[in-house]
Amino acid sequence: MILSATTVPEAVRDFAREVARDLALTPKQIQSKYLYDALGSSLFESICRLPWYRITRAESRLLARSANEMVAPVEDPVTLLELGCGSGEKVALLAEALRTRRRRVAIHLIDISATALELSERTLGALEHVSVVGHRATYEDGLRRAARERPAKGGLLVLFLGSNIGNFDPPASQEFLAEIRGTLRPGDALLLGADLVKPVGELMLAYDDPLGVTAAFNKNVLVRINRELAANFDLKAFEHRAVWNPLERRVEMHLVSVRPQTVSIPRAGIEVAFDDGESIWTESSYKYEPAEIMELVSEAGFRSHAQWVEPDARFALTLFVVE
Ligand code: AVI
Repeated sequence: MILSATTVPEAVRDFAREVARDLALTPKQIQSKYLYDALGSSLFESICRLPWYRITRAESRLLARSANEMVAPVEDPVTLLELGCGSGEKVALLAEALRTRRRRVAIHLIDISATALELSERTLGALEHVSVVGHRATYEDGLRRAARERPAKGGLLVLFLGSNIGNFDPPASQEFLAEIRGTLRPGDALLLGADLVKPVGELMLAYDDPLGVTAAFNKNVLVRINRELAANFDLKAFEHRAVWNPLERRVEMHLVSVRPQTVSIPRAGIEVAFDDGESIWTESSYKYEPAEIMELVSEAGFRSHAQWVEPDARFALTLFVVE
């Protein structure tokens, strides 16, 4: 079952308003959440399979190896809640670990992408001991709805995986972690996946891959603006660029104009002029040190319980509990 938070015209109105606002900033920006329409979500799924993008496989290895320990502190009946559900394969590993407890597991999936929700529901549909509710909503709205619908008894384990936290800037991640904490009760837990700082060469291959899949993922946001907001972006006139920002410890994705040009976006009511070489900043992907993850989340009112680090790809899963 997929419950939709907003009607389509309302979503397009928000998109138009935010595109107009963010393209008027210096530097020009488009929020990374808009990368995930149906094609964007499929391209992201493909990125996760690329040999150079190792986050998904590293995280799945950690989950497959230690799922039992990760669910151990949470009391039955367990509710799992995944923020940004991807394909559902990771939450399935934790649901499998709970099968031995012979209790039903409720799973809430929260994603703004209908494609991601459908894919996850299909993956989880194969498990007999789980019931699944998909919320097509922002993280914040979905969290609040799932918290209202959870049973009075038992623990809730929130999964925020895949280093999705890395797409928030530090103040926004603090705010969001505090928001998660605000919806939880003592005994609940948070499992956080975060990508670690690693050599720049590895990061560049992950975010500017030789097959050009990440470039297509990034440029697709212009395809989406052309379709949904009747714009006339010339895709050949923008290039994908990934940049490591060492001061902020983040990989930035940009779309760089290859010539001076003006683009019109009628449904956002704007015309936008680009200089040669001017960029639109479309995403930040922060990278962390293991101890920094503990600090970041502890500041939001959680207690760290355990951390698992994948040493090759340099990726960490950290479990926090609410006291
Ligand atoms: C979804 N998110 C954690 C990905 C990341 O690594 O920041 C999105 C992505 N962007 C480019 N490649 C993958």
